[in-house]
Amino acid sequence: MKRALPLLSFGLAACSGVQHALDPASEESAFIGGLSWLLYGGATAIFLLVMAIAAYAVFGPESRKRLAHRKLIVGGGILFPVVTLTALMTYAFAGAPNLLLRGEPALHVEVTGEQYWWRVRYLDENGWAQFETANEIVVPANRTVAFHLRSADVIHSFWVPNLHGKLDMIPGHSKTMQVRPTRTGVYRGQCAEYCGTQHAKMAFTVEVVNEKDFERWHAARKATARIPDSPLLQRGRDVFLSAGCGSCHTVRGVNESRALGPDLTHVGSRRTLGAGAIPNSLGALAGWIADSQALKPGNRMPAFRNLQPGDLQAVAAYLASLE
Ligand code: HEC
Ligand SMILES: [Cu+2]
Repeated sequence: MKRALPLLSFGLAACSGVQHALDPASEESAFIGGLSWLLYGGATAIFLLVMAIAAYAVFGPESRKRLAHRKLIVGGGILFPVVTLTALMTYAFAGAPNLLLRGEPALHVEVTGEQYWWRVRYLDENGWAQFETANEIVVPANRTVAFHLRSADVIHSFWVPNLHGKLDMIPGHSKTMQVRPTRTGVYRGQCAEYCGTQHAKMAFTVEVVNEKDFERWHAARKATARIPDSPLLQRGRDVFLSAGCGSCHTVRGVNESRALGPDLTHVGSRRTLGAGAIPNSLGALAGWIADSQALKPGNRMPAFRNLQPGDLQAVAAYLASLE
């Protein structure tokens, strides 16, 4: 028994987590999870039954071994699969509307897959962007959220197992995934379609929070960037503009860019840098800027190895201050 305990707890632990299809945090994934358990349960029961019959045929008493009569073959080989598979299919089809669009979403979020990060735009009721951010999505619990999925380059796939199944992001198309989160928490998503060298380091999070926290977060994200209030931070902003960062990155209130890279208006408050590649900190920011190619080889940001140490420090401190 003592030996079985760790095994058991391992088994149970394997059924929960921040990136787990069988630990549902939304109505949609609850349906998918239920369907999966039904399939696993049914498959296990049928497997055990077939094995029992096989064992009986091999080891049973000689006189009763003759299982090969017509009834068993017609019943077990034709009728049973037809009935069970039809029932399963009916159940799955009947439940499918749970996964489709229903009702008017309370929130529209456009997510664009880029090599190798996620551009996130919160839209107003007319479909205009209210603000842009990257790699970290925050949504309110118990509200229907529509994710409008696009791609800027190649095919990516949007996948947050705790919230829903996968949906490919296809260049030139927009697809909508509707999710109604039911449990607060931080859930991990991952690109699920090979999209290039750094496909594996193309992660993101969806944080489900209560309504009040969402309103607060939304208002804070909409605001333009914090104004530097010390010589170091002012120097950092100047370096940001003079070193050319501003040609790819927007810091709202400071510059508008061609937006080849993530919006950095509130980058200081992100958990990670480089779409989940490294945890965010002052040191990590400096390391990323100086040589993002060493941390995430092949990503679309050039390394800035020749920045003066003082300039590097200043620009990293400036970005860290942008909460
Ligand atoms: C040629 C365009 C380009 C230039 C110039 C550029 N970047 Fe980037 N930057 C990117 C791209 C693309 C990414 C996303 C990389 C990824 O995650 O795959 C990125 C990511 C970042 C990130 C991580 C953001 C996040 O949320 O993950 C920071 C911080 C950053 N850049 C700062 C800078 C600074 C500071 C400079 C100037 C010294 C700069 N960048 C210059 C394209 C650029
Ligand atoms: Cu991808």
